[in-house]
Amino acid sequence: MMSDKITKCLKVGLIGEPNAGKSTLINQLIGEKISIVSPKVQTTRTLTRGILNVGSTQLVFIDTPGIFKPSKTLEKYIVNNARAGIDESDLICVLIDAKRGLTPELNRIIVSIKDKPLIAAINKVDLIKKDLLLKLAEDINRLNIFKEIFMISALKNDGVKDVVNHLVSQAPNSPWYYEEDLYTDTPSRSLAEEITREQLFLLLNRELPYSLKVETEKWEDQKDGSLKLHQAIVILRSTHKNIVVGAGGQKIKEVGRRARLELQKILERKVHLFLYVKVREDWVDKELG
Ligand SMILES: Nc1nc2c(ncn2[C@@H]2O[C@H](COP(=O)(O)OP(=O)(O)OP(=O)(O)O)[C@@H](O)[C@H]2O)c(=O)[nH]1
Ligand SMILES: [Mg+2]
Repeated sequence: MMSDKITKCLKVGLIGEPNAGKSTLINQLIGEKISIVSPKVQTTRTLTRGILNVGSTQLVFIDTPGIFKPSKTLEKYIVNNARAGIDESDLICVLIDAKRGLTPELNRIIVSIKDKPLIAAINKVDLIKKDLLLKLAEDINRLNIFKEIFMISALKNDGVKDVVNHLVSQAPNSPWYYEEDLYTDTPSRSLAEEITREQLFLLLNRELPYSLKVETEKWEDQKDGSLKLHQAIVILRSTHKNIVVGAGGQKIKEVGRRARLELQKILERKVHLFLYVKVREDWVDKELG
């Protein structure tokens, strides 16, 4: 740690509607894959923290699940986590999907955040025309809520540096929260579970991704430096099993193949990944209810 010098620190919550690009942005900010991304809504379920040190300033970004009106147990769990992310933050960066614009849902999110400085980042600017973007920026500006409004493409890493520079300028004197070389506090096992869940989100359809989770069964470091990893895909109904496994085991094989390649990149070691399907009809209510 930089103990002799003056240090600064700021915790920044990334908040928004589902699918706004919060996880894409945190990965881009940190320069590592720490949070999973998919075209589906409600991909992120828990908080992911990413740490970026800029000179004497430590920025701690908190990726949160998208906020929506929850009805089911898992949905309530997801939105509660987002609220915890807001509470933990010194400053909130509201991500606004440029294509969706200002929606009543987004408005509800914004007004529910009390007593925290707010900035806005209009994301996915690569998807809309300049004139529409400027009109949206004006509408957002007129709300008189945000201290700054940025236009970014998290995907293309466009405008992200400006956000970082602004945040650095806002950080108060404070000891750093994390050691200098740490970029996330997510344990490797949890990250590995998420990487497999990401592939399930990408390769399965309809309600299935929303009723499953991934658990680590065995994590064995091998003598040759490789990792033997056994994970269970926990599903709610036995009728879902065939879909997850696929004809001739093709689906689960493909999930495993893609997750293994991704994991090898992230963990920088050879990975032997074994996936099993487990039916636990009450996992949601029992564990999250
Ligand atoms: N074109 C474009 N797509 C983007 C951009 N940022 C994110 N996306 C895409 O938007 C989708 C959702 O991205 P995520 O990062 O998972 O969104 P999220 O806000 O974390 O979503 P939840 O976790 O469900 O709340 C993915 O398909 C991303 O590739 C962007 O700047 N431009
Ligand atoms: Mg996300």
